[in-house]
Amino acid sequence: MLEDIDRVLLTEEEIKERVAELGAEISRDYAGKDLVLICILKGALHFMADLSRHISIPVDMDFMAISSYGASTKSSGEVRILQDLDAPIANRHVLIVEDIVDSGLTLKYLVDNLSSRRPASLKIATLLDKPARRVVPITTDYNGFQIPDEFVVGYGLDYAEKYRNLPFIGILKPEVYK
Ligand code: PRP
Ligand code: 7HP
Repeated sequence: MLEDIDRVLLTEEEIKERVAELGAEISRDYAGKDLVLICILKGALHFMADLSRHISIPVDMDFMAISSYGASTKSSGEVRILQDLDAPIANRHVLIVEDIVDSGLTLKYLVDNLSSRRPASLKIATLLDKPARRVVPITTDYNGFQIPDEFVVGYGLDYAEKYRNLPFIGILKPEVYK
């Protein structure tokens, strides 16, 4: 697995530090509010697990599975809900927890879909932002790192379902997917 990585972009330590900062910020901003964290599976699994443990206020957690990439490094543009939320979100403060914003198509779809369920508020926390690839405008509220236009894997992010279990974020060698 390591032989497929060109270089480490974000170390385990750098991720840990930034996720702790985001958790503290979210805890301050939502103090006294009824907050639901929505983890977008599968990529956000590690970010959700670590971020939620740095949030010091009570939260509910729910999960949605979405797919648009398949075994490709480009979004198909067609976003599909593979698994919906367990519970309604009407009148609740909702924070979407994502691993990466790339084209923005997934989040655009999610924001439209979740807004129609009438939450009290809807915000976005993403670990990574790749602004060079944006196709639709998306404003994130909590952003871990801006990254260059490279295909990255690890810490939940995959290529063809592999590499999610790497503890760091690395740039995948182009020959793996070309
Ligand atoms: C990835 C990632 C984001 C989305 C971002 O999901 O987890 O949800 O792509 O890309 P976009 O901004 O171009 O829409 P993917 O469809 O690969 O599913 P996964 O999380 O299960 O890997
Ligand atoms: C989706 C995605 N998944 C893994 N690595 C990337 O760089 C990605 N961009 N969008």
